Amino acid sequence: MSITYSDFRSDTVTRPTEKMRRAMAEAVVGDDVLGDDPTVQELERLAAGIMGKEAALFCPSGTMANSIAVKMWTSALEEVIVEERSHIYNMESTHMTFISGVTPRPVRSVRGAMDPKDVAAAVRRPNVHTPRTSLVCLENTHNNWGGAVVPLENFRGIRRVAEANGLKVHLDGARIFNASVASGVPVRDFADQVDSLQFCLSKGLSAPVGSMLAGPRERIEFGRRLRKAFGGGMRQAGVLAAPGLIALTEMVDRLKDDHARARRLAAAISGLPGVRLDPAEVETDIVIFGFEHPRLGVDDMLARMKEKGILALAVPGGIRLVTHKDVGDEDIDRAIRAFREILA
Ligand code: TLP
Repeated sequence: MSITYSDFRSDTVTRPTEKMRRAMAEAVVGDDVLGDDPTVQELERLAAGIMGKEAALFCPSGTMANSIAVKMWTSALEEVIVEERSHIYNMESTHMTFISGVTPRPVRSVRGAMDPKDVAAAVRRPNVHTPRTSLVCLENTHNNWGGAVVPLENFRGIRRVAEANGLKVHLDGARIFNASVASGVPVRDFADQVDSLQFCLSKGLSAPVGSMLAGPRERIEFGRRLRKAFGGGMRQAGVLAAPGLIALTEMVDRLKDDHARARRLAAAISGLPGVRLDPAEVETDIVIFGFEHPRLGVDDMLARMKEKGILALAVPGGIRLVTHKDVGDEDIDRAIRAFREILA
């Protein structure tokens, strides 16, 4: 008998809804590289409007949207200030150096929020030996800090430092809607503090593919050329934009259910042997815990969980579970039971 898994590896595993699949089948399409796919254009207008930016660009992935953003704001021999655990620095196959020829300058943080003073101190003084600092990258929510929400006030502080030093600010807002739903701060308020941002349709919002890069029209049009150069120009992309429209208009409010389930899971497992987790730190859909057990290593624990139908991922120092549309209350119950049985 084949086992059905409760898949907590990521919110990227979400399947499109029935309504999204119908919208894909019925989408009006054209050749988007030639500029005539009306569904892509509608999605780009909607995304720009939601974020209060002049324009937006539909990209195949969050990684490509971040790569385009770095390339469009920097030149070779420059440097980019990044948070030390950020996705753009640690998990995007070094595109900053590989594609843009710039160096990342990691800065420590408290749960994803870099102290503006530390950002100011990381800005290089012009000098023939050193790169010129030109960009700061933020991330919200912060994946490797367990889905932490970086407060708006922190954005404001970093914005002031950026303006004082002539730097641009890009936000990796892969999960910005999670940050907004959890904090009650409109996405646009975060977007107002940055020059550009990317956000993913394909994570908790459940579209099959795609991320939006939003910013000033002139830069986004340059980004469109970069996307082509990266091989990301897509032809009848309206079939992918159609579920993106549903993601943005119908799938945001339900993120609060993912957050509630993540909190319930965290509260239930936090006291178990080996699990190092403060449930008060679980703010959104990501539960990351340190795992130090006398008998089981992280890989043993993941294998035992898999035997019980629970899929999770190893992350530096521990294990990550992510809640999303396709794991319901019964999957949370099943995960809690599995943890209790394995760690009893
Ligand atoms: N994150 C994925 C993996 O890469 C780890 C995940 O499962 O969480 N920014 C952030 C903050 C992300 O979490 C991710 C994906 C990306 C960018 C990249 O998006 P994609 O996967 O669309 O290239």
